[in-house]
Amino acid sequence: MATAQPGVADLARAAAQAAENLLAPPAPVPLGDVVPAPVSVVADPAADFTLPSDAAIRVSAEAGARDVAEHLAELLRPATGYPLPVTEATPGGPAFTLTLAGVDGLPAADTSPVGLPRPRVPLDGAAPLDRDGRAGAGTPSALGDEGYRLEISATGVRLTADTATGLFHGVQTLRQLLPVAVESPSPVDERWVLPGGVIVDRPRFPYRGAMLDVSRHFFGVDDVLRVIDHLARYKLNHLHLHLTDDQGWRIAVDSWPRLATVGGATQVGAGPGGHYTKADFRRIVRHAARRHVTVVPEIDLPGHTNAALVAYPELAPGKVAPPPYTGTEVGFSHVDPADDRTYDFVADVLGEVAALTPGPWLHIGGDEAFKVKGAAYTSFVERTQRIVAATGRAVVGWHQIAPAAHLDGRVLQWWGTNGDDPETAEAVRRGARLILSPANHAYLDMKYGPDTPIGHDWAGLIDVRRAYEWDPGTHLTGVPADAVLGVEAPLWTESVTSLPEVEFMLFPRLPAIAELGWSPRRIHDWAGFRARMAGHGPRWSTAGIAFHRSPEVPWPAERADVDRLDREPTHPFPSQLGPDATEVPAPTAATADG
Ligand code: TNX
Repeated sequence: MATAQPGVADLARAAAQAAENLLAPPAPVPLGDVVPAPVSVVADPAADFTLPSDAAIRVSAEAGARDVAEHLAELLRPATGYPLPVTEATPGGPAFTLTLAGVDGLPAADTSPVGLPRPRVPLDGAAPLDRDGRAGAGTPSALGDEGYRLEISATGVRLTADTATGLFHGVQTLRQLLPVAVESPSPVDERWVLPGGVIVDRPRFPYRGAMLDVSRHFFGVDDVLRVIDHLARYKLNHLHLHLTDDQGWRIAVDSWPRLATVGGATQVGAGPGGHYTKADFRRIVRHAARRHVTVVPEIDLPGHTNAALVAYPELAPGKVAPPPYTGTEVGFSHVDPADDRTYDFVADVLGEVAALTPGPWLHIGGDEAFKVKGAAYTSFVERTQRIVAATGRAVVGWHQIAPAAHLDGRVLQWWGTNGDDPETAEAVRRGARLILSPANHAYLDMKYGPDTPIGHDWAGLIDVRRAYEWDPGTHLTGVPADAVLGVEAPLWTESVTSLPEVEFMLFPRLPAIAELGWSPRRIHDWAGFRARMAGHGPRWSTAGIAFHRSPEVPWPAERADVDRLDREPTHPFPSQLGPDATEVPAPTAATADG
């Protein structure tokens, strides 16, 4: 009996099927591999979702939600090459909901599960969470101002929150759960698999920040925007800009125009410096706001003011202009605290800066004013605090301002190294709150190790573990956890001259500080952190972000071609990094082409 012979088309189909079976789908990123570590992760490996090319983003109609959906689309379109249209869900559905699914996936205004049972996923039990991420009894939604709930099932992704900010943070988690190639600036042939399950998450502290010193070396607007993007990835929500110091005044002030034009004309090493026009600064603020990052501008007073004195000698105690300063000493300059004209200057500058800044904070510095002592210093700070209050902003100052009188909303930024300071504890007892930036853990201008080619070591060497191993909630003697507003990682730039050098000092320590600010203390775990961090190296490489290949992190082996690129001196490495330039990876081929 003759057997039926398969046709050519059947053979081709069978061959294609066999080939597909051989190409096992890539294992998705494990659901818990997120930095900062989420509060609650319940994986469901049977519910992995593969993003189809016809996927759409549907979002509820509240203010800000659509913008988050557009942001997600902008993150995913370059690498996937998918159109990812954004549409608004029909009114009446749940508030602050964003879904990502194929056209046949989630129905419009769906209030039902995404193929998953929809338990109130335990934030370890019930809601809401306390400061330590522990749950207690309470309201049905424990998500708060910044939390989110991310559900991934075989049919799609659903992200819910109580605010647009919560949705935004959820998008950052989603991004980390996609394959590394999502960081590529150009389309990649990839299966865009997401791990199934549910994450429920919210921060431990409301203030999580980084500081960039744009005075010692000036960084242009585009560099700052990129740093803001880096913050947003790790759910940091404040960018403190150190706008003025001895070496340069970096913000235009209409009523005192020479501050920027004369005071901004140089920097450490006598380079040309620069300053932000008001339009530049507004651009920074807008870019930050879209990423749910608040800008905290700092005008450092009464010390660290040589650049202002060069521009306006009337502010100097002897009324004589000093020469511009391009070295790296501190503590030698100050405005004249005994002259009323100084306070006109302070009020004009802080008034204009406040008008440019929608956020609630104005930072007045106050550090290392070694020549303004005792009562002269305290009354200068108190008068300046009142000027800040008149702008409707809350004052932030380095912890040296502690002895000054309390004022509603006052925040001190701790940068000491000993964890024990009675004056700071006393200011907290009088009502001040604290941002923790202990120099021996959180100062990103410290060297990682003795061979780090740039940076300082006056507060010690800060490797990744040292950046990670401390607790903001208990760090300062006599300061209870509920007085701690949060954490900030300052990057001073005496020795940091370019964006790759900035990134080299930020990564991987910035994510360590971010995790201290976001994740509950009970899940703090160095071994887990370094393992989760490892997967970010390839992401940074793919995105063209420089980082320190710390031996403390078990980075996955690089592909041979990428490795070769890293070693070839074809990339314009910052000269200060010298022969150790492999420390700062070159962009991958994809980035170089893009
Ligand atoms: C101390 S920290 C400073 C800065 C320096 C920094 C260098 C602080 C408030 N003042 O002026 O840039 O050390 O690490």
